[in-house]
Amino acid sequence: MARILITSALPYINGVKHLGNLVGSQLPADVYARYMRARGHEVMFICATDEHGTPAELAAARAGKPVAEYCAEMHAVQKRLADGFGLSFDHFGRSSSARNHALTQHMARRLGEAGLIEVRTERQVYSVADGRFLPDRYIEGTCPNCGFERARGDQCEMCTKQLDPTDLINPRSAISGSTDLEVRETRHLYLRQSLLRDRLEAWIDSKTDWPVLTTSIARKWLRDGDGLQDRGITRDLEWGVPAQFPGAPWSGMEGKVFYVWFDAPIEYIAATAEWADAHGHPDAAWQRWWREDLGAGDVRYVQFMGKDNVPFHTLSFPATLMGANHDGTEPWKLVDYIKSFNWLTYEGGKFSTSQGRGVFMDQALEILPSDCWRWWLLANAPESGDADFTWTSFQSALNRDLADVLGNFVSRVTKFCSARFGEAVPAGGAWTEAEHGLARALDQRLAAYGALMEAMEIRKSAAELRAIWALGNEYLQAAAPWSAFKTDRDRAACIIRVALNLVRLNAVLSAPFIPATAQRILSALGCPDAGWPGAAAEALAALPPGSAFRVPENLFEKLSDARRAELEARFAGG
Ligand code: B3M
Ligand code: ZN
Repeated sequence: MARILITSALPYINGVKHLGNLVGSQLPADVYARYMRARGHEVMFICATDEHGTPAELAAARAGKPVAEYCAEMHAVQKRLADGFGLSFDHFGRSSSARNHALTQHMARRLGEAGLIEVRTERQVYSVADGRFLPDRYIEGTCPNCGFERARGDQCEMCTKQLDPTDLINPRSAISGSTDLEVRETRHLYLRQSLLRDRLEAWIDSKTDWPVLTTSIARKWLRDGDGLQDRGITRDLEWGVPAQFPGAPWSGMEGKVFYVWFDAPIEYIAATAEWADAHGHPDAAWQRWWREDLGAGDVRYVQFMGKDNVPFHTLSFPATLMGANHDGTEPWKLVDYIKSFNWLTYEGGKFSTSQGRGVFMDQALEILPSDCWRWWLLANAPESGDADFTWTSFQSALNRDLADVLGNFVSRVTKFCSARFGEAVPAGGAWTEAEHGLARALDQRLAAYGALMEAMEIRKSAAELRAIWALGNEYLQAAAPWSAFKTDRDRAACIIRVALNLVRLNAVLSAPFIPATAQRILSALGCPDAGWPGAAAEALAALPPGSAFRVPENLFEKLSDARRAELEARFAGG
């Protein structure tokens, strides 16, 4: 039994996430967590809302609410949606928590003591009308690179160029629209990442098992990119972790907070502490996941994220943790494996909140049960390249894979048994070559499925699982219990007993992907225990003759062409 720490990138607080966000980190992380728990490993699965920075302040202002109130409400909304999708976090925390405030300040203090943080004076845009500095998205103007007129202070959305607010042409305040702007001098904390370059490079080089998608992004930033330039880690904002605090090895940072990307990854650790607090555990309970000297030596730490988050997780966050351990007294757990994802597009274009294009998590749950979405998203996860959501593809996955293959098998087997033998597993008959052949085929596929799940090959695992479902229908078709029943009742009983066990086995194997459905099947079989199978022959005899079951309600409703067209139109946007 191993100990596995799993984190999903933290969704920003500013609004409900779309299906692309969901499949880019939280959902595949959940599949992996569920699988690892089912294999008997000790798992800690952590996520949280990322609540600081200009996106939160601007969204709160648009909603006309104090930012703390807005964040508390949106956290509750995102928590409810996470539950609705069956995301099995051990804790869904908040980066604005007291734990994260304390830990972020602790890390900053340690970095400061190591000489890795310095105060620099820089020139920043100040809005006279608003009476404040305008960091990042608080300022808009024309992009000097492509001429886009609504570029933000941190990045041009059109050409993706990273910008400084002072780069913008015709700048204006995003708060008031005022153009009465001045450049004023202000002091900020800088993280001297460049001093850690060699250690980071050696660490990245040691990650020979990481996918090229991940290491190539890290190397690009390390060598020629600007990722390892010293970074300003404070902002002139009210909402965030205060950069001036008792014991801070600097002064004059009153009124400033840490940059959101400084405190957000620290929340992975803080959220684990929030988990301990919520359960009344002592600090040792979370430290044994995060501190090598306090029990985390044998933890395997896996992170899930979209590819745009990779630089922060391969360089900035490790720089924070390495720097905080400058004297060897705080060996924080560094990530062992990063699983990153490409983009999910929607009918060939981008998801867009403002244009109402694409399906968002709240809408998805109003339309269909979560497992329908989970299945399509995971079976089409954007792993090796971008993936495109289309209603046609979704309809076919739902109607064919879920309804025709899995749903139909479960319903045929349970209904036939109920009609012919009653609602208990029938006794009689002995295995023939058909059953031995089925067990051999299953053994092979089980091994393949397990290996793919260990490797976090989500799409390929889904394909393997679908192939296992199909074995059931093939077996039933070939063994034909309905004809056997007319001439040889014992033979029919044997087939149905094996098939009922296969229904159970399918539920166990499917649980990481479609947990709610798996649970429905298992409880219909009166068998809540979902231990991972060993040999197929054993698994096919897990339900002994005589054990009672009931026929489950129809597992999946098919999506009609008319309904599909209606949904297509509703979410087309524009
Ligand atoms: N909130 C960005 C994102 O959701 C950011 C991730 C933080 S992970 C520490 O893409
Ligand atoms: Zn541009």
